[in-house]
Amino acid sequence: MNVKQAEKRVTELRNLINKHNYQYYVLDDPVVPDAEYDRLMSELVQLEEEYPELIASDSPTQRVGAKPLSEFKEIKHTVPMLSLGNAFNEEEMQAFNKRISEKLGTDEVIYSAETKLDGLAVSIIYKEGKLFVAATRGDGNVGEDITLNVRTIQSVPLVLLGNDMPEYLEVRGEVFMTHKGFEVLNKKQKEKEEKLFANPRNAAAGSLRQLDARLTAERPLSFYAYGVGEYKGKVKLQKHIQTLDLLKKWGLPVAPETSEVNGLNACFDYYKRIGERRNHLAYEIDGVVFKVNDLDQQQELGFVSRAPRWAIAYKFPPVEEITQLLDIEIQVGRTGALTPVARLAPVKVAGVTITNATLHNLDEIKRKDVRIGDWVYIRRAGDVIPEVVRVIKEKRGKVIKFEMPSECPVCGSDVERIDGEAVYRCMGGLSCSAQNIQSIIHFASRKAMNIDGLGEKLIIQLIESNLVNNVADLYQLKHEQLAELDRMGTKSAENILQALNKSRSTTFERFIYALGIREVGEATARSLARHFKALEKLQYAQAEELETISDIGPIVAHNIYSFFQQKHNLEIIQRLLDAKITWDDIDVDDLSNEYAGMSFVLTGSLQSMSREEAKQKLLNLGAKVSGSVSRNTSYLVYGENPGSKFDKASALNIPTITEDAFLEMIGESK
Ligand code: I6G
Repeated sequence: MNVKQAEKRVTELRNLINKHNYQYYVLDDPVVPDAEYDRLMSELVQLEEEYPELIASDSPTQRVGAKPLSEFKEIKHTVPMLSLGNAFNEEEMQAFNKRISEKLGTDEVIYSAETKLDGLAVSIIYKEGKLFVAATRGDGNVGEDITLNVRTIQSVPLVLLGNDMPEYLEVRGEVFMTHKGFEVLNKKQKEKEEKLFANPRNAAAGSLRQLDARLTAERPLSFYAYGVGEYKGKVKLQKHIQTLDLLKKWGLPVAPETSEVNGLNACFDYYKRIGERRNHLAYEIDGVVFKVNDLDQQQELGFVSRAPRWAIAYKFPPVEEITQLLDIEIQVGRTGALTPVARLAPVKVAGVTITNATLHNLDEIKRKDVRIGDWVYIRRAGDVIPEVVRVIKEKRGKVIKFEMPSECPVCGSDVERIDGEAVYRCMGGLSCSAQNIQSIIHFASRKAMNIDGLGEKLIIQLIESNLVNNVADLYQLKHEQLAELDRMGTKSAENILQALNKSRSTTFERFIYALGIREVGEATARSLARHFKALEKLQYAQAEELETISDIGPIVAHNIYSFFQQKHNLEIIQRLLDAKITWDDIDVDDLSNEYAGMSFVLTGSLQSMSREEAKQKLLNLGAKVSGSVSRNTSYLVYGENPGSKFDKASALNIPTITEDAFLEMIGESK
């Protein structure tokens, strides 16, 4: 065979293999036995070995890259990846349907109906039909570049099929693991004496975020597409179901249970039908998703905060099972709160084996009259911690009453219950190793300083080997100290130092959140950052000033005030600043009042920033941003291809301004 002939055969083989993948993953209708597929694959591998000049990155042999990454790059989503609003009962579904019918002025809305897989949302971009980049959802605006990992998922095509494929296609969908895949993976993990995954979702998440994509390739991941982000193509997308059909035609798998339903009653029928089949599906779902099928209508409906107004996830009720409560143990949290945890005889709830469940606090134990040895109902909903629902009193035999300890089971300090609070707390503060560990875990966590790779196990190792005693010590770590730790090595030590270094440049709100002040979550940290803008101002704030900030009441104000009164905390903060932790000044300028009370609508594609960025700027200026035009809209800012919102604004005589005029208005023109 000469090169010309080899090239022809290689093309033939690639087309055949892609077609068989399509038959298998998209149509669920394989036309050749596995052995024949394997034979085609090995013939292709052999030819590419013989003629390396014929190797192409989109060849089905090239799914797995060779080199591990040192970190995931950030990817900015041009169209934000939003979340979905939820409905938990028929009334909430009725309200959703009513809102839509009223806004659209129609009695019967046509919806698409899909299963809601319990996986991870990803975005995959195809340019000229070739897989170009894939990213996680991240915070909705910025995700992580997981292209190499997604390429290893067999059901994700590396090249699109068909003739009318788009110039640019951003597919959105869910990466997940089937029940079967999950069982096989955990069996292998057990054999290798490696950590077992708690459920298919965690297994899928852990598998997808591997810096070494060769590991991802060994994990049984699947993918179903559920929508489109950015799109440039000849075929005009008019309906959601039509879009899904097109995706299938282009070789992308779509959940087979997808269908079109007319009106609310048909939604209820679909929900019931899928609910009955739920336990027989190959993968875990936690509800169904309804979307307005007509894309123009979707556009008209717009968005509310972070979710489309035209879609909803109708969740299934949590699944319950019966098991025996073997013991009650105490966990000590970051703020010293003692949480009683039920140790259970292992029981499968919706396909996942449960051995622990939260009992919340002593009041809950008393209210439910839970005793050690009781038979209990356990409930698990989605990814939340399982809980003990109720006791089966009729089955009660010999049981022991639970008592809250008067000393912390970890450090021996006194345990107190503060008046008006349900929780008991260890008074040991950071001298309690449990609280100390949890506070460092919190500091390093994704939403705080986001120190990649610094998880619970490593933190415990660092504390036990006396390298770290508090969060400021993290930034003093040396390469040789890290590299000498068990299961570490040079490369991992380097990665941790890099991650620490990266975390030095953060935002003020993340820093405040990372400090772990009691009851200061992300939202409160953001309000504090916006209000004070500078650390010194926050540090010296009196409780009265803190209470003037919306959402901060007397208890939280007191927590913040007393946090900054502790000499120990101030020392740690100073050491963190000395370690060159920095953030940019808050982008809230003095114009805040000028824009307060104004409402903006953004439409079309903006050139100098994404709509999400424009929205953030407006929010920082104190303005409101709405997804739809109404009489209350102050301005409509439009970019390219503005759509029906522009027409509506013009009809209502609402000022419409270009992106440039908008930039000028907020003082950012070039
Ligand atoms: O998280 C999601 C799961 C399933 C979705 C979704 C979906 O459709 C079946 N659809 C949208 C539009 C979004 N999230 C934002």
